[in-house]
Amino acid sequence: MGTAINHLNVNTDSIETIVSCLNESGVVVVKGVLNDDILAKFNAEIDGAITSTKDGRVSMSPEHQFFFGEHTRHITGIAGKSRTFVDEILLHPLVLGLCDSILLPQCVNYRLNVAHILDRGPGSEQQLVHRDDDIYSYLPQPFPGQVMLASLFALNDFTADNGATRVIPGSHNWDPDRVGQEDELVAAEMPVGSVVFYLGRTLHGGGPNTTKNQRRRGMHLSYTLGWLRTEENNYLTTPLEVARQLPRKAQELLGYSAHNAFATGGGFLGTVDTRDPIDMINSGEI
Ligand SMILES: O=C(O)CCC(=O)C(=O)O
Ligand SMILES: [Fe+2]
Repeated sequence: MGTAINHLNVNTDSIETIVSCLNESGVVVVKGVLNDDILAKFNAEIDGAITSTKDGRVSMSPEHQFFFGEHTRHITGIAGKSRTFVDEILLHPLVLGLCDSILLPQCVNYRLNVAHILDRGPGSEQQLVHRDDDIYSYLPQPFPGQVMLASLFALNDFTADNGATRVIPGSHNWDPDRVGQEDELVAAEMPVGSVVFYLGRTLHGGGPNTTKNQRRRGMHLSYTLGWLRTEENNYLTTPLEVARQLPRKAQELLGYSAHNAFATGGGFLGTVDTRDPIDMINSGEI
């Protein structure tokens, strides 16, 4: 068995402690992030979409079908589907605090990369062990600093049997070519409402679900540097009329703002008519 994953608690451990654990091990479990009320509201808002979705949704690209597996119910574009997600998860102070420490040194603002539900049913196999930031394979390696902070939120209990995400602690510092071995994977077992945070370079994958009748409901949530393209096109999956009603910070995280690096000698990315679209959305110009 690999090195254990540290378990901290949002109510008793500071953001600094959580950041230093994450930087050291590449992974940390934080308990108590979502309380029962928020979980009930959020699950109720997404339940309909999940239960009306079949395992291994066929509208996916074949690459994604392979990646997520044929027993997974997969729901995307969560910010446009759930206001509880926006208020209580996208903007959660712990999540933003971790992003401030880990991502802000490399950018002016960071973005939601992807928020999707992975409801893994019995029979799900070990997912391909991977690094989430390999989507940016054009970036030189090693890249100085992290480009992504990722997480799995436990929307029900994560156990070794029902497919808890498996992670290799310390693998964020490995040579990019080093492959993870089965016995180095550690299941991020955790009670509902907890989160396993990991760095974009940390090797991991959804675990096998060997139960007869338990689904594992997790939300994969990650944030990326504001000058990189995001995996989900959040400013189309969240309709503009919905986005207008959201707090400005949420609009920024969903990509409605530009990345203005003029002050640090960089460029201005994502403009409309050379201006920052977030101001134009909120003034009604667009
Ligand atoms: O479902 C899981 O536990 C992991 C999912 C994952 O790693 C991903 O979608 O990139
Ligand atoms: Fe992943």
